Amino acid sequence: MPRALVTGITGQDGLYLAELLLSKNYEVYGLLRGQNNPKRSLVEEVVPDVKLLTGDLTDLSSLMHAFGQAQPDEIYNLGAISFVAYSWENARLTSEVTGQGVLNVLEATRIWCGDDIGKVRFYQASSSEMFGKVQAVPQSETTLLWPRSPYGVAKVFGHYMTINYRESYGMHASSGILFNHESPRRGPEFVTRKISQAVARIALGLQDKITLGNLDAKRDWGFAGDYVEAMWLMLQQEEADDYVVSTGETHSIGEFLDIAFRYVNIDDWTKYVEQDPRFFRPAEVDLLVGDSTKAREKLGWTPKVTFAELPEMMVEADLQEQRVLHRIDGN
Ligand code: NAP
Ligand code: F7E
Repeated sequence: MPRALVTGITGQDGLYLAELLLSKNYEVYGLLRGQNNPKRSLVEEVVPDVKLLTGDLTDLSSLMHAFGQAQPDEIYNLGAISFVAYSWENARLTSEVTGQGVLNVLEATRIWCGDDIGKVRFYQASSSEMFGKVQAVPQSETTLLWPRSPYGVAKVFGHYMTINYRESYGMHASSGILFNHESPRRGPEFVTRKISQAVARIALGLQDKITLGNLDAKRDWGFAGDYVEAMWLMLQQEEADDYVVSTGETHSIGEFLDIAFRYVNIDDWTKYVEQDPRFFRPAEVDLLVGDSTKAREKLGWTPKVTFAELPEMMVEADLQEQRVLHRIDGN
């Protein structure tokens, strides 16, 4: 039975990846931070077969201890401070967790492997935010990086450290440059989930309007369940490498709003949406669209959920959640 250790187990991707690995008969270990993590019960409910270990990306010795217990064949480093807006307010912390945290996991892997560096395969959750002020359209593995936030800068550090450990020590270390991926499990601070939750609540008469920032930004949005499959595929390859994972389509926040509101029979969303400078960013990433030819050709990966299906899936899940929360009859 192969063994995997997943950091960021409480996050959107951690849960989907754990489900995927369990379905493939892995023994899955998840790294949980904090002495009383409020998301422990969610993990226990969604993936009860995952074995939880405590540890923090900023604490090398806690990682070494977790490695000793999990004895992993594969390590998926999904843990990070991942909210871009928050990274300006907490730039140092973001660099320590999202940037240097990667170095800690790589270093724990190297020390734990000892003379047998080939015994572990490592996955790093890199991000399209590294392209920031894009230098080419679409963006591929060879596009020049130009991060626009402390989060993006920290991810660039982790990305190059991963490549460096591969080149310096021969570690099987791969970096997935994933474009935005969403789901009903997306944190409510991210724009897609903020919209789907608000649309559901507006439709049920629980909320009047939603306040957003820049509606013109364009993103290449896919479904998280599809994207974790690419992570696993990367670690099944003979050679470690870097891969862009994306749909190849780009859409504005406005287009996401169109589909989400139409799902609850509201054709004109403008009277429900306000903009507030609070939600604009000091430096914006205006346009992201990925070229995932390499992942499609070498990994045989392809996204299944379309852009149009994504807002509908998320609004439907939020309608159900809000009905349960507020004891509203669904009929
Ligand atoms: P997420 O939902 O925000 O999850 C982040 C995870 O990191 C949580 O489990 C969180 O634990 C954990 N974490 C935070 N600080 C930590 C620390 N000091 N030590 C250990 N764990 C810590 O993110 P996601 O959407 O699942 O994304 C997974 C990874 O992919 C992240 O690295 C993200 O930056 C990257 N990524 C995401 C996307 C996307 O569109 N979703 C795209 C490209 C790259 P708590 O619950 O305890 O806070
Ligand atoms: O913002 C605009 C905002 O926070 C998307 C993370 O998973 O994907 C994610 O980063 C866009 C931006 O995601 C609001 O200005 C407008 O242009 O949903 P987001 P993100 O910043 O793209 C990348 C790939 C990651 O790696 C990250 O970890 O939406 N926007 N109004 C808003 N954004 C938010 N959050 N809230 C608003 O009210």
